[in-house]
Amino acid sequence: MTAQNQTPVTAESLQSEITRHLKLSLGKDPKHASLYDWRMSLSLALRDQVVEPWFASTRQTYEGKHKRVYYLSMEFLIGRLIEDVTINLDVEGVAVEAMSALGQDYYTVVANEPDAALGNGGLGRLAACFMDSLATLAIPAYGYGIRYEHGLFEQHFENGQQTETAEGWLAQRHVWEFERPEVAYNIHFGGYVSDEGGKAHWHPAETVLASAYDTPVVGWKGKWANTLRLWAAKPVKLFDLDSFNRGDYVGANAPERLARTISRVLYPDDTTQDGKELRLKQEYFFTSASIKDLLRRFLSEGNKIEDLPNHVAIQLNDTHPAIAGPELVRLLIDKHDLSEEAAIDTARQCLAYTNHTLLPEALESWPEDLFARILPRHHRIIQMIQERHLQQTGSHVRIIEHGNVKMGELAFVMAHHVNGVSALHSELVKETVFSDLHAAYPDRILNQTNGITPRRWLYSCNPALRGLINDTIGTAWHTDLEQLQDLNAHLDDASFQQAFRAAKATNKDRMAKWLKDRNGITLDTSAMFDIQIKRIHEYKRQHMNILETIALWNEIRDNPTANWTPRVKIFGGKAAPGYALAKSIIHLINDVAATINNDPVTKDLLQVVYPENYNVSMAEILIPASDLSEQISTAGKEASGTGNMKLSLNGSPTIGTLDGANVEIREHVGAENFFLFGLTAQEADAKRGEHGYSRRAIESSPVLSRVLGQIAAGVFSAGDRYRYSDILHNLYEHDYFLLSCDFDEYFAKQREVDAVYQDVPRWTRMAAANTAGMGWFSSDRTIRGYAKDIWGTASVI
Ligand code: B1H
Repeated sequence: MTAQNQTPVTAESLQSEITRHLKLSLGKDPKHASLYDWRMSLSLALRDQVVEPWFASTRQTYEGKHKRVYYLSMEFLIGRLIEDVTINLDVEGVAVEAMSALGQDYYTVVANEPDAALGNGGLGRLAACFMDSLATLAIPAYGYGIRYEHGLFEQHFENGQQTETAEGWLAQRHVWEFERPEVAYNIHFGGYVSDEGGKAHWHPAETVLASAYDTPVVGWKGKWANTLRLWAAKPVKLFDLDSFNRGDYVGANAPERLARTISRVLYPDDTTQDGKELRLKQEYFFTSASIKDLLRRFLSEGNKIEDLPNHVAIQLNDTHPAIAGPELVRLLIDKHDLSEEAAIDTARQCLAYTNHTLLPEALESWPEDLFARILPRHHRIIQMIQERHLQQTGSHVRIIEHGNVKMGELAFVMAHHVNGVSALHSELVKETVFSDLHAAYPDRILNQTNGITPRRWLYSCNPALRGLINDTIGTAWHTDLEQLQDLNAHLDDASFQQAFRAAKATNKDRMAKWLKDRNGITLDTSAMFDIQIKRIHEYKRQHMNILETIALWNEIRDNPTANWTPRVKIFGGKAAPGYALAKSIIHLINDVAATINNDPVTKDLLQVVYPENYNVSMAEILIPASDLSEQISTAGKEASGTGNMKLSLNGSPTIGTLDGANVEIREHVGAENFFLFGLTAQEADAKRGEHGYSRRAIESSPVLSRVLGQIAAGVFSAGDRYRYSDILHNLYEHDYFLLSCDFDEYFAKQREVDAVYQDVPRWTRMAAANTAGMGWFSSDRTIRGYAKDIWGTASVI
């Protein structure tokens, strides 16, 4: 392989490459270089190191005629890339030295890089972790997505309320990508379909160009690199000269504006679907370009179209690219003359679909008239797919029903396998949304429990713990995370325990310094850092956490001299801009923080902080510093969770429900190292059948009643009794997410956490047992599962 042929990078060679790029790529001399110039030069010098392995991997895949994986995803939440590359190439030390020789601090330069936030949350970050594992495992793969001009919005708090501004990562040069102007496809929309000589012809009304931008994704030790290919929308006609000549200067730019809208902005809705025309266009835009691109590659290798499934595995990351099925069928029939039956069979053998949520508001469906207007040919093809499905299985499940095109049903019918993302979730997929389709296709659904890349989520973000693990059990865990279980032999060893606590203290200090620099807030680093970081959603129950915080505040004030365990409650996360109740929850957290943080009675015992604009880079600072991980979703609602894995891996025990991957985390780290509470998914369902359950639960809980009474009295809203009536009304009258029913047990479990935290050896043992037990949750394990059970691919080196 490749990386071996490359001369090893030294601090001197890197330094001279950085200087060369500063001069020749940035046009600056060191005396006048800004932080931006240094970052660009460093990035370019590092990017150069990736090119050889990247070429070699591509060449080897081509020569070996290896099957390729195509991961289609609306979201890739990749974050910063400098650190990713230096870690994977094992040149961080060298980079630090080179920058220092140039009078620059490497870490300051790294922190200057904007996050590539091309995703909302877990689903997008999972795609990024999968790309890392695919490269590390040397599985030939392409990620296909959209090159959004604006990633996820920036969150600000004004008087405690979330406001949003557009994110602008591409306002600066993005040096990691290579523009591929020669790789472009016409993507069509609208128009009508005619029948000519027994063949359908689509006469589209509108066309935009999908233009490729490639970012190499290098794996561990630079042994393999794959490609993340993102599509930007451009006008087919650059400029309308006729309009310009008529003096219509605005009109002259219309083609460009129209086209660019498609890849302009990431939809900021996590687990809700909007049903907007632009979103459907985005989905078809990137999916069609990707399918055309993979077909071109396949045919350029001299293959016969019938052979497609032996060379191509397409994974649909949720239903967002589900139009891939009809698009592939369309091309096979209309352009490659396959029969309808052969086209559907061939496409199905290539396609697999991952379901990421059961929440009804997230299940995509499009009004049939809108769908038929934008994609008339696909509308017909879906009708045809539906007919064959109904005939062949005798099933009554339709893809188009009550005037809606249902993308989940479409993806299911067109996939050879459908997977859920945790053991519990996959069972629920079988029992609930897809129970009828499961009966019709009983071998189709399987499970692949999510994972996280240990390169970013331990090795890179937690150097203190990384060092301790290396010193304790060696370095085999770098490529085989399950080796972490060797730590189990050291859990009761006093010197190991002390070193483990020292690593945590280092991370807490780092976070405290970060917060001080950012917001001027001082944290008590001897207090327990209790962290809930994720999108704000009722099912994730951040409001249960803040109500518990108020309850604790009450108890401390009632009895200030008792033996309390000091806590810092830390929140991070964004609400979808249109999700009013989630925004109220944010407001409440900030209001409660303002009240509690100014209370002289409790100030040394309880603090609430909510840094704005949570993103991947913030996660990399918060996660290693966490003592307690809040995973408190209503059972049955969080498909998997991946933040739960990151926190536990970094030595932060979970307080949580039996939901999503929590169930498997608890099995792996041991029930004694997990603070379990709450209704099970089954109990939750039964509870919803009991009329008036929430009011009854509130009335029988003095602790919760008191808290809700304080909110209603305006204690946290300067006397405003109505500020939180939406939350209160919801809890009393409805409470679908069963906060009221789980609250007392949650509060009691938190007091148990307090007690255990004071038993320092016991707590340290628990925290370290979490790290030791989490090896299975490497995304390398997940990707091996997909490769074996779904894709029929393997490592090629
Ligand atoms: C998850 C989404 C999601 N599930 C729609 N579904 C979106 C749905 O923009 N949209 O329309 C965006 C995102 N995201 C998450 O996936 C689950 O909630 C997590 O539990 C899971 O860990 C993650 C990865 O599987």
